[in-house]
Amino acid sequence: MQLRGQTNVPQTAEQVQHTGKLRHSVVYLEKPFPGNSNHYVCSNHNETWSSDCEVYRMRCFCSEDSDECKTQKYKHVHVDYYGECRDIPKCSEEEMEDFPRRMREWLFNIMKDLAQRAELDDRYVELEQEAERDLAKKWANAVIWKFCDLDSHPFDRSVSRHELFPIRAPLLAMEHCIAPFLDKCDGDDDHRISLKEWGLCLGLEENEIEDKCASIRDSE
Ligand SMILES: [Ca+2]
Repeated sequence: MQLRGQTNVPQTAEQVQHTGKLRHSVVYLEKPFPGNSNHYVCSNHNETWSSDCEVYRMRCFCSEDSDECKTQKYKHVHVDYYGECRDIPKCSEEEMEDFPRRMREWLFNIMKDLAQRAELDDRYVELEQEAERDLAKKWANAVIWKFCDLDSHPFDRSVSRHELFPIRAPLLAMEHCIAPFLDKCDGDDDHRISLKEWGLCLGLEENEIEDKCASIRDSE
């Protein structure tokens, strides 16, 4: 893609703003909403787009061979993470070692927070309550909850890269270890994470990893 000179407010669909500070291009397909950088996303081509809708729209144009498709590579464009593209620092060995503990705590806190706001899916309420009253189940239930929650498209007792999107994309700009961590969870490198792989990489003991997803679904 050809980069044009710097402009403050791109006027046309084709204008491209070059942000020297961030050393990457910002591609706007529509006029950006001034000051609303909250919608920015970074694509798999390391280009910042003004919103995820714009990414999907371009992908759609390209898959339909529409004239509005800018370049064929956008046939497979997708959101890599939310926020502007940035240099993601490398995850150090020490950070990676501590990451499962941080992630377990984060998962527990999210689950608890959702329950307090009455936004936790009904099917997980019992799992959450057990995690709160039984210290021994605290981490395991939070880890299992997130696995059941992610394994939904399709529900096949494994989590694909596509299913990891809701956890990877919002976190990547803030948590630089999430991508290598998730890669590491896929122990046999088959691009799918089983419940056992998920539990082990989050630091659970094998006997703590109970497949509760099916019974939670069956009880509905
Ligand atoms: Ca699945």
